[in-house]
Amino acid sequence: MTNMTNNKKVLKFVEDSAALACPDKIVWIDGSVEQRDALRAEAVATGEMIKLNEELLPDCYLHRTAENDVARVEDRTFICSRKEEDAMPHSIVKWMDPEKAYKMAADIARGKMKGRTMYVIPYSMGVVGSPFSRIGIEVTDSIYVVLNMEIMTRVGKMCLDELGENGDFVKGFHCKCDVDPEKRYILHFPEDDTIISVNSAYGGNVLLGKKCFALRIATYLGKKEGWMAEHMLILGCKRPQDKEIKYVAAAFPSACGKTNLAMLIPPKEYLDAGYEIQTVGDDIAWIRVGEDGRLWAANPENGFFGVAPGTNEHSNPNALAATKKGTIFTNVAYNPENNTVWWEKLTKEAPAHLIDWKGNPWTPETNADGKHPAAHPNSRFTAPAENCPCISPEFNSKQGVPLSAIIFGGRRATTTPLVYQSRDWNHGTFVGTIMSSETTAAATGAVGVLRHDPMAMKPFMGYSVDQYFQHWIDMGKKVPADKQPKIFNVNWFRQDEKGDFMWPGFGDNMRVLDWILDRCEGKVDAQETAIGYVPYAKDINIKGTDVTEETLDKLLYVDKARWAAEAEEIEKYYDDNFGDKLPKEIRENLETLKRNCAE
Ligand code: OXD
Ligand code: MN
Repeated sequence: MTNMTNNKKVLKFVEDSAALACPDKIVWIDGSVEQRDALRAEAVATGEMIKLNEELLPDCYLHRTAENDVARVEDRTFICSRKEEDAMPHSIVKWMDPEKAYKMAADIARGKMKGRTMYVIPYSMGVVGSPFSRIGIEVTDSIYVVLNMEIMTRVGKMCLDELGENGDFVKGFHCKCDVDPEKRYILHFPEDDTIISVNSAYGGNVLLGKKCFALRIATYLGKKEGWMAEHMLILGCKRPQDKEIKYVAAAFPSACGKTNLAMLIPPKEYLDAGYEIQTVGDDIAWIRVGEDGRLWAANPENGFFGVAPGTNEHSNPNALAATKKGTIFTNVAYNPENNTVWWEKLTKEAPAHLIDWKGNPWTPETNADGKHPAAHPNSRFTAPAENCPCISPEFNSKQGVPLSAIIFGGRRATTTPLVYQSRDWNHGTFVGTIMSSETTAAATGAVGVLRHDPMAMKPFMGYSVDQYFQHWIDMGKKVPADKQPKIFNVNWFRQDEKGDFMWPGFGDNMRVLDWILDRCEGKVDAQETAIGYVPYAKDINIKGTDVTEETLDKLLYVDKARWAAEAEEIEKYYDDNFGDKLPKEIRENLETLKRNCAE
């Protein structure tokens, strides 16, 4: 069938997939530029993609998905472990018996590639040959998936060579079928290293290397093998006072600014002093214990699948620069005047005439009610990481980068201060478990509702939440206390009585990162509060911002009464979801919080 590999397991997987879906043709993706360009041309010829202005956006394309297929479908995402208790409790993603799931998926996909081509994509999550990396094979009937995977992962024959004749890999079967939302399923079989995705063509559901493999399957592998797969950005921070670059990983729920923090440009006075942020990753971190006993992190991806609306010269010039060539835009608006794209907040004024993400004519009046944006709120860019002006020199490093700090964060209008530090690893783990955030457009469902999202992993765990918490505790035990990253929580989204954000965010978050790194270096004191260590106001530099001392005090204020109520709510959440499966270290930290708030 191919001369690209002799690996019998790969050949069998491809044969079985073809026998089920009955494609007219099978094409192996070899990673060559010639093949990629031919597929791009084919996608343009069939109307699947629009080629954009070659001068302004060289090698860039626009794609529109079906209107009912614009976000991850958490309620149709399943973990199909043999035992239900290995997937549950998992209050977002559901469990399905694997036998039932395989049969259901086979019935849905049978014969559905008739008249289509099945592409076989060999890909690596991580740099080929790194101890972090894992190989996957995705079969798909979508050129869009092939072209996105070629940006987001390392694709081609070298992945098959890495597997050799016997190597194991993660199997991914994707079939668009009829893009029928009623038959849309994203199924994970962690015990079989298998993913099946049917009836969708939206990124997060179909680029199987990303959420499905690098998070859901990888969390399971990590638990089994003693490493971690996390929904975290990784950044390097160069500061004039440090001998070496310090690395930080940070977890925020989807569409809460991970890409912006990963690519932060420090305020002018920091730049002048020699500060610099270098991006290692914006969404996923694989973390292992290194030879020196510290935790090391690597980004398994090779591109950015970022949220377009809100990205502009001010909010994230680096991300914007990354989208200027070789990028695929999905569900943004089209500007026919110059054959480019547009999305909300790209420029202050919207162009007078656009084609919206659904393909309909649009003018600023179309959105007079605020409900008809030109670009879908979850429209995306798929941009090669190498385009990013601040990409880290360690981006392709095989050993990853050593972590000084781990940061959790969410969107919280009240209660959670701008930043606080946990007392130790187990308390830091507790801080991760109590994360909650207002929902965004990255998943289907209501926006702006407060929901628990432990470690920003709620939709991405490949096994039960209680075991995942336990794995965090266990990982802490593998690293001596003086080598553990310090764990922090941040909240850029606190609001005043009028509902205005109190912290400017974006580049000014450097001021908070600076405090975090000073704490890691033992260079600054902090006040111990009911929830952990909070900065003294004098240690957060607000010179050059509009933030007043009074506002800063409010941003750092820990309101014990509110936290007592929060602790009660957390207890209910734990009891409702985990009962006595909750690891005792987590329960102990809840008791400490309750006691501290009562004092
Ligand atoms: C993403 C998400 O696409 O979290 O990264 O939804
Ligand atoms: Mn994400």
